[in-house]
Amino acid sequence: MDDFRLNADPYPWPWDGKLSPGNTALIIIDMQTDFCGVGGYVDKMGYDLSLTRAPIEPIKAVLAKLRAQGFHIIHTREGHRPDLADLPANKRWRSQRIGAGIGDAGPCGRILVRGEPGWDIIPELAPLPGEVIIDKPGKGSFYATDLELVLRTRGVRNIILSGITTDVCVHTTMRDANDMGFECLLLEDCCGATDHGNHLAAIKMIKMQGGVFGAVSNSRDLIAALG
Ligand code: C5J
Repeated sequence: MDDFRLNADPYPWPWDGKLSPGNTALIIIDMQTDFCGVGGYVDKMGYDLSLTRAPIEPIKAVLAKLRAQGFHIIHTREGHRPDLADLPANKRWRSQRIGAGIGDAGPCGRILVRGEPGWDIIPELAPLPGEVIIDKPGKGSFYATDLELVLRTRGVRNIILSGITTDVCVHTTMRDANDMGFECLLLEDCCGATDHGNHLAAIKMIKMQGGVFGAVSNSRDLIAALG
């Protein structure tokens, strides 16, 4: 399509109207038990799980629509090697200070360690065979991963962002993607943070300067616009 413009905020998205399943990817960031499940990392830190679980149903709806229309679907997981060789000492130390040590044993296995139950993507949003999964050691989805190569190889130019947490992994990924020239849209009801004020602030930041990192919409409007 050369004339698709979603009524997003603060500008009709994508900027040039060029949107198709082939040039657009839905990225679902870190919908793992560690970030939204009982006994996971976020739960251990004492945050309100209802905030990080809120996007599950809206993401499910968008995922079903975009899968049906043949869009690229990409999932990410934050986590570290079992030997913790890719875990910076300061990241580990800070998590231990607040009682949720990355790499330590928890109710869902070792916290944020690849292969452990807590690191899995939640069953409601499980990837289908053939969908790309990006394993990342940091907050951004591009750092120390092949995400950019996958997107460029597939001819993706538009990125629809969803997942958790809005202010950390989703924002870092959106900022990086925007700097790389990708045209970004964040679906606000498909994201959540450990603090609602931070979620709202992260949304607001995107809209500054005419859309400094891209545009913002929601699941309902995107689904309706896709027909
Ligand atoms: C955090 C994430 N918040 N997925 N990770 O540590 O946003």
